[in-house]
Amino acid sequence: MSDGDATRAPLGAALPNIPPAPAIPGFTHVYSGKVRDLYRAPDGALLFVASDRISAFDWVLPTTIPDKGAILTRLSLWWFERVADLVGNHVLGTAVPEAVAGRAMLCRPLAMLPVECVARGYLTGSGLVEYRATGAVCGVPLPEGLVDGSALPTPIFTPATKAELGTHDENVDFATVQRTVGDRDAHVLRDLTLAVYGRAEGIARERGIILADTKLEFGRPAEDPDAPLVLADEVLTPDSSRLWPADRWQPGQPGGQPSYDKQYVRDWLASPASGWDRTGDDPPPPLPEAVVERTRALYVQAYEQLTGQRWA
Ligand code: Q0N
Repeated sequence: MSDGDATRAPLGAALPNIPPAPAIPGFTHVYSGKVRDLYRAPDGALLFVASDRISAFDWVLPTTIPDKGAILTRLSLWWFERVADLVGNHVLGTAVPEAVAGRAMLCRPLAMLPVECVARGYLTGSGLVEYRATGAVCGVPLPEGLVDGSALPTPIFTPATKAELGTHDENVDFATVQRTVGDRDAHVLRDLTLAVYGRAEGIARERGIILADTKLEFGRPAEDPDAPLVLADEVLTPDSSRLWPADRWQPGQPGGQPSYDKQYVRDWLASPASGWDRTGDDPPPPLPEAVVERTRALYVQAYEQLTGQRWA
């Protein structure tokens, strides 16, 4: 993709405009999101590819972050192992085509449940917006006086459903999940989501990182409607979660908490130096090399700090 070809993410657009997925010989492209591509393998497995694309302010930026896809894939695989005693997952292996080596997983095809399973231990984002309007998030009442970044009394399940194409997910209450997937699966989704969050939050906290929230997706083998639910997608990465450096956590601080991944990107795009009006219709400009390098370093740092392994 050339500079200047920034693509509007699917917010309020008639159709999402996501860059064409590269062809992979023998594989059939089936789906592209803002930052990931899905293909069908010759044997029927799914090839889940994490690209180096990055999004901010609801745009896919015209600049990629080197190694981002590989870092997030390794992190996701690491987390799948750390929660494997709690829930199965869709990963079949990592023997993938050379073109996507290191940043793809072969996955079991699942019938996905149409619920974004979010756990929150801290209040920010859409949760904060809903709390300010109603005093609750997804029907879960919260105490008065919470601010952006506050720790919640206990982690909560705040599910969302995909609204129409080209819109944000919509927060829903537990009763809506029960109507959508049935009472049994709804309870399993809530229990598994909170169990995975609790495990991961504890691991992250030991390493100086606050896992503020995370979004999980579940499915079950399409051929067996009685099979247990398993974890799909990518898990507990900076793209699916909010990771904050614990030593800089100050609830209520202006601009919100520093984020582990896109802090420099957001700061630069919002600064006069970018010359970009994020409230307008124009696509964001290419990122300067220094912003790309610092952002890559943040992904590497998150990986190294969480896993205790060197990236290189
Ligand atoms: C999957 N998408 C793209 C949910 C659906 N293992 C799997 N089996 C079948 N489908 C998927 C996976 C995985 N991972 C399909 N994402 C994952 C369509 N999404 C869009 C968002 O809503």
